[in-house]
Amino acid sequence: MSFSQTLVDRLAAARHVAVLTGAGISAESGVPTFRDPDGLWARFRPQELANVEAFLRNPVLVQGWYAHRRRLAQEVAPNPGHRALARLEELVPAFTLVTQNVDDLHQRAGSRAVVELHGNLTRSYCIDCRRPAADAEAGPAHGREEGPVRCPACGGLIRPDVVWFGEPLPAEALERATEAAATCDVFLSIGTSAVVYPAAGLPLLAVEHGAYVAEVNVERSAIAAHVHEVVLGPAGTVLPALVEAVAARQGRGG
Ligand code: BJW
Ligand code: ZN
Repeated sequence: MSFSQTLVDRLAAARHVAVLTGAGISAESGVPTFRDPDGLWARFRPQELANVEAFLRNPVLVQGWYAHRRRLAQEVAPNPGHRALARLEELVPAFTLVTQNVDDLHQRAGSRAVVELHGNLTRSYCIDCRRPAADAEAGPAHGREEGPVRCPACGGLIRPDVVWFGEPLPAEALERATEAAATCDVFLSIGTSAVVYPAAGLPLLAVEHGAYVAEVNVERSAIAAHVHEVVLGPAGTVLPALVEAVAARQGRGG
């Protein structure tokens, strides 16, 4: 693990830092990633579960998968990587944390304005009347003999408030993320394979607009060749060290 002095200096002097996180930042909390060999989708290909057709074809399977993930996310805790980003937010004048994750761990680590691109597991709603569903209504569905979880008001299927393939991202979140990528001085892309768009386009947009862009990942992502710096290592180790170096550079260490 090694980051450059340039990255430290740029972060310490930045007016606006933007960050994009993916499943890799939560891996050290015990949340499986999507595309790693032991990831969430090792048994199912992403397209098989994360789209509305799969949900309509087999709502019990998809509701059960999300109920399992919701329970897991509630059981685990933020790790030093999440906490380091919450601290970085305090060190710079403007900070935008954009996440593809739905596990709520950034919020629980104390990050304030989190831009959720792919929704949040803690919320569910009815696909027919759009009424938000309470946690108890959202699951667990796994093993239910009586079929899928349905809306008490209209009988529609209850789905997680997440963004599946082929669905538009929440407009306001995407707008805020795009604006941040286009105007920040430094952009960090952390723990994402950078294969899912439009999220994966954000670091590239930041490069185009003149930001210094660094990736933090245990391996090079799909966009590694296009960024200024790749920091190889686990986010839970790299980020605390990086943020400590930034604080020290600003004379606020310790
Ligand atoms: C560590 C680590 C450690 C491990 N430390 N690192 C342009 C080109 C091609 C295709 C498209 C395009 N634009 C749109 C598309 C289509 C599609 C898409 O991108 N397809 C590609 C896969 C080909 N995109 C969409 O469909 C999107 N919608 C859309 O574009 O709508 C347009 C529209 C407009 C108007 C009307 C209608 C439509 C929606 C995408 C939704 C993605 N949803 C999911 C599921 C969310 C719900 C859920 O959680 O179940 O989001 S898919 C899944 O992938 C999830 C993730 O957020 C997302 C990204 O995954 P992520 O986070 O990168 O995880 P991994 O597992 O891939 O990577 C983990 C990384 O961590 C690895 O690199 C490891 O090395 C690393 N790592 N341990 C640091 N300790
Ligand atoms: Zn309903």
